Amino acid sequence: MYSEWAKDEIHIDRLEVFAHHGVYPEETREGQIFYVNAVLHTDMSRAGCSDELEHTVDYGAVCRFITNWMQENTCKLLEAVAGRLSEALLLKYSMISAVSLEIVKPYAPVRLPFEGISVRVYRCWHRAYIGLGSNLGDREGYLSGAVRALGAHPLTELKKVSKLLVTKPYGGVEQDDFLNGVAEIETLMNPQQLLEALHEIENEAGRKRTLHWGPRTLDLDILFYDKTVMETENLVIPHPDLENRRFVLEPMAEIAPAFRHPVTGKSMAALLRELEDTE
Ligand code: PH2
Ligand code: MG
Ligand code: MG
Repeated sequence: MYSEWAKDEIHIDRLEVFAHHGVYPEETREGQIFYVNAVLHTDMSRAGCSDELEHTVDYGAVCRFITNWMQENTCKLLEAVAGRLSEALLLKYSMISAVSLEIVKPYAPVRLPFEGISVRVYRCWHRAYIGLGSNLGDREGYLSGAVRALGAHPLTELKKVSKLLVTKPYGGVEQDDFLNGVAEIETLMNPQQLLEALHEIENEAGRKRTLHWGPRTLDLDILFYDKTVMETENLVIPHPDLENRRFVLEPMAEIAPAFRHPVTGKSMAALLRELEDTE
C-alpha cells in the first residue's frame, strides 16, 4: 500500500537465518549464517487505538516469512537477496508501505579481519498515473487490454481507471479520433522499469513506431510518478505539455482532482478549469 506520510516503524534486529546465498560454490553448498535487520514502515494509528493484532503487521509472521524466503531461495549477491526479499515483503503484507532491509554476512569468505559485510536497500510502493490512448482498430479493446495487463503485472496494483472519452487528435497530425483515459497504479518498479513494462504492453497490442505522433493501436504514457520531476533522454516526468491536453486533464480531474502537479503545485481540477477558461 502506498503512503505519502506514514512515519511509524517496526524494527526487527539481527534475525539469524542459516541460508545458502553467495557467489562461491562452497557458500551455496555449505550454507552460512546471515543476520537480517528490517525496518517496516506501516501506519500504526489504528492498532494504537484498537490494540488488535489484525490492525497491524505481525512481526512474528514477518520473521517467519523472511526466514522461509531466505531458505527457499538462492542468490549469488546480497544485493539480490535484499532487493527480491524486500519486494516479496511489500507484495505479501499490504499494510507495509515501505521497507528498509539490511542483510549481513558476518562470516563472509574474506580472509581479513572484519565484523560483518552488509547491504541495505530501501523499497516502497510508488503511485503513478498512466495515460491511455488509442486511435486505430479496436480502440476500446486495446485500452481495456492495457488496463488488464497493468493490473496483472506482478509488481503493480491497479487502483483506479477513469471513464474513457472520445477526443479530437491534438498536435496537428491529421488522423482519426482517439479514445483516451487514465489509470492510477501502485508499483514497485522504478520509472525506467515502468517505462519498459509499458512499452512491452504497447508492443503486445501490435504498436508500430512509425510516424511520430501518428495513429497508434495503443499509447501508454507515464503522466506522474509520485512527485518525481526527471528528464532523461527517453523519459520526461511529469509528462510534458499535459497542462494543455484536455484528454489528460479531464480523466485526471475525475480520478484525482486534488492531486497537485509537482512543479506548479496546481491541482488537476484547477488545471482543467484553467484550460476550459482559455478554450
Ligand atoms: N496522443 C498524441 C497526440 N495527440 N490527441 C488525442 N486526442 N489523444 C491522444 O492520446 C493523443 C493526441 C501523442 O501521444
Ligand atoms: Mg502520448
Ligand atoms: Mg507515448
